[in-house]
Amino acid sequence: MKQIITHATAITFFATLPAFAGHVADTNGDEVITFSELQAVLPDLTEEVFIQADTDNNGLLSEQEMLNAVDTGIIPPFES
Ligand SMILES: [Ca+2]
Ligand SMILES: [Ca+2]
Repeated sequence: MKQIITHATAITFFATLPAFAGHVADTNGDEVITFSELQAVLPDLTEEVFIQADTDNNGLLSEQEMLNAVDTGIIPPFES
């Protein structure tokens, strides 16, 4: 299901939960994060780090993969 950024979403974001990082990076709202989407919010991101985070090797990060990556420190927590 597509998620459109709403005021409610923005308010949730201001709780600044690391868990929300995936939504921030997912600029086109398709619920997966591409390398370029993540690089837009993490300019220092390398492809190597992205590959490490992409545990099922499908070239995309799901929200769960993002959470795991932030949780394990592969990807630093970030705010918009
Ligand atoms: Ca996306
Ligand atoms: Ca993946």
